[in-house]
Amino acid sequence: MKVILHIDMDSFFSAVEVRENPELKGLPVIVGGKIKTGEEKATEGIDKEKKIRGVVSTCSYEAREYGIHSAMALSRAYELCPDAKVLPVNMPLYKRVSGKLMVILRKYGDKIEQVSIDEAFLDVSTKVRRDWNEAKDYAQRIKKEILEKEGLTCSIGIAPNKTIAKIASDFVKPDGLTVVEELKAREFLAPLPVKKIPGVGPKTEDTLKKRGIEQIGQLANCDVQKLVAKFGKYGKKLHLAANGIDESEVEEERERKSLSRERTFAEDTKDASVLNNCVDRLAEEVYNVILKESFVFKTVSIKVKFEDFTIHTRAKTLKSLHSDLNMLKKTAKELMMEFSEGKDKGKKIRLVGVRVSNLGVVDEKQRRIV
Ligand code: TTP
Ligand code: MG
Repeated sequence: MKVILHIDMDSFFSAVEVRENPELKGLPVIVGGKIKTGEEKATEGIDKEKKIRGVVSTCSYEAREYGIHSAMALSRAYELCPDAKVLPVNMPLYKRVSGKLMVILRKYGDKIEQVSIDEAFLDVSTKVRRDWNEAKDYAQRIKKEILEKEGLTCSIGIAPNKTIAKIASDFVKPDGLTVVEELKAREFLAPLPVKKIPGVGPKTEDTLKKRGIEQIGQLANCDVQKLVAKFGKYGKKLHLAANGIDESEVEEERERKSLSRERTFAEDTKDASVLNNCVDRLAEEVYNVILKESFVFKTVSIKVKFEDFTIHTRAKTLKSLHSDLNMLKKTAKELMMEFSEGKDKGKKIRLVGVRVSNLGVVDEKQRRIV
């Protein structure tokens, strides 16, 4: 039997903005409109012209009380709450925070599967064994660490499988913690609307409704053959999910790519400050891609081509995943130093490269971001 946690941050983008701008605490805050570019500050609002055209990415729970929600037109949100504070989307900031959250979570799970910028599954089966009370204490420790280190709240669902854990994390929000024990799973699911099952969108919901199926309990009790006739394989999966069954594993990101940038000097050099500057610039270039592609990295390597065209590399694997520019620069420069102090000391260098590998991906729900 498995113990799976699903962790989902509360009003993620706006919670990060409120943390950065504490004067916004308790106010209706909306994040949306346009993607923040380079020099703008996160505190800058959006001028009326632009904001009218945008949509809400997310909003604080205070703003939700006015009926505002993700994907709503900003113009409508303004009608509902003219006093709302509107901030542009500062994606690099949320990605950095997301990276740090994943570093925290990784410590707690046997396996971690990040599903979007603000949510992840953890398999904690060997950490808490079969004891649901222990699992609850364990999840509380995670919430505490996230609050202390990142100043953010999250909601956690604990269940014997991923589907129920995800439904459970949404059951009490914000700052919720919901445990669904194996034997109580069907009872927990039965009264919930079918759209709570991950993957059931408005179309499936509508098709089911036409057949008189609105709650998960009704779906669980209906004839599986009829579901298969209508939905194919997916019908079988739906029926199993409604009955609290989901065998899918928490899957670590499998694809591991590497990412590198290199530069050949106009003139070979052994000048330490030139080399260090070059490593800094290359690290920044690599970092720009890390940000853009939502990567986190674990291994940093340096490549050096000497004046005699011999090529050498050095690598360091860090203890955990990082998405931090300073860590990348620091590690790369330490590796560079090993070259300039090692047996090849004195040789001029022709080319330098910086590489990160052992990458994880922070999925940012791209299709939903405005
Ligand atoms: P969600 O976890 O769906 O929402 P949330 O964290 O803002 O609020 P909740 O407390 O209900 O979990 O999405 C995470 C982030 O993804 C969200 O903060 C902003 C972004 N997002 C969009 O940009 N557009 C969207 O339509 C949605 C739903 C989310
Ligand atoms: Mg969330």
